[in-house]
Amino acid sequence: MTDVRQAVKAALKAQTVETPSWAYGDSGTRFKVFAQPGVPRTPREKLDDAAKVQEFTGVAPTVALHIPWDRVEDYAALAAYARERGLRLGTVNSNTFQDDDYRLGSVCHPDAKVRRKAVDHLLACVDVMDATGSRDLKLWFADGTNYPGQDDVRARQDRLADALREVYDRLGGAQRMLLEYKFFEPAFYATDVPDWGTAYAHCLKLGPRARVVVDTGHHAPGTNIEFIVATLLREGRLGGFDFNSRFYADDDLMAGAADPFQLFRIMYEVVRGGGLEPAAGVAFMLDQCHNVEAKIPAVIRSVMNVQEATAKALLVDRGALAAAQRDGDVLGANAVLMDAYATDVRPLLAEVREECGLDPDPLAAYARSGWARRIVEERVGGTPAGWGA
Ligand code: PSV
Ligand code: MN
Ligand code: MN
Repeated sequence: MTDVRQAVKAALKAQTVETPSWAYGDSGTRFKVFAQPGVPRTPREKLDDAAKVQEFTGVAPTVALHIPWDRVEDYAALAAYARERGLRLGTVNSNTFQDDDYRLGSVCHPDAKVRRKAVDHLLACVDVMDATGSRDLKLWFADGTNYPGQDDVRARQDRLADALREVYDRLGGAQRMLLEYKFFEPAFYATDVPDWGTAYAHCLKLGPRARVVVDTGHHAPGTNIEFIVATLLREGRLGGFDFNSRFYADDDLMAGAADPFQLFRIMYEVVRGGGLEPAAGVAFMLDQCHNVEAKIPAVIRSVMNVQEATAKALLVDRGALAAAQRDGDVLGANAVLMDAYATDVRPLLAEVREECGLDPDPLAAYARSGWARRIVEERVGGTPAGWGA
């Protein structure tokens, strides 16, 4: 076996992908939430499902929480429950968008009382992190305005900065703040954190433990996301990814489904910028909802898609690419990248899995496991967990 192949395999074995608790529960569009039989009714049942993804992929050991969707009395006990299933609780996601008080925003709201309520929620999320041992607090704000003149755009940035400062100062030693941007929705005229530049500017002011998170679905069509990734990595401010696919909007479809080539280009910039190294601190997360497809296999498929894009990115012949670029060989350089992208990496990943004691085909292994049938039989009664549950 060549050294290159061995190094690629080692990198693939080391990469992990965090799965979101909300991917396991019921979800839908604003038109309809479709109920699926056997979905979890509690945060613990979500962890049971996540444990299956980890069992068959071996690279999904952490689960992101969403507060209050995953509200429990005792978060330390939830963390212990996760550990018993070979999991850890990961990123804590805040929610300041499902309350009547937030009609005009949360941390950017014109009324100080509403801002206080929102910041208190964010501080409570840090308390959760203390109990779970989570490293990252991920903040996405639905804040913005629908009409010109509705509110003062600059004042809203000042309020945002004040809120972020208070929360940042509350973080403990190793804890980090990941600030997510989104260019539209639910606000349509002006979103308060619409792009990576705004998020980056706030993070720079806050300090080194504030970083930008790139949700692949949160960009205008045609945006060169890999350029953003390269820039943030270069500046040491890429906190992580919310991977998903979009065709039109914030579709939250399976990562690598709509545009696997884009995912490859993103992962190439990650590899190029050293973002796979643990020291880079890049969190690879999914942020998806499986509305019409079976949820657990969809998460497994997404994890595999991230792995395939990563494998292809690792296979880029960087020496040949650098030589072609140095020589101004435009077609040659492009061909080096395309050769890697065109490689069928599935046999390589199957080998990696076998070397880790896993079934080479995680989806087939999951199907054989009988888990899908079992949860339909056992999860009877109670309220299925879903958005807002
Ligand atoms: C809303 O756009 C959103 O999809 C963001 O991407 C968050 O990360 C996610 O919800 C969970 O709050
Ligand atoms: Mn997201
Ligand atoms: Mn989103």
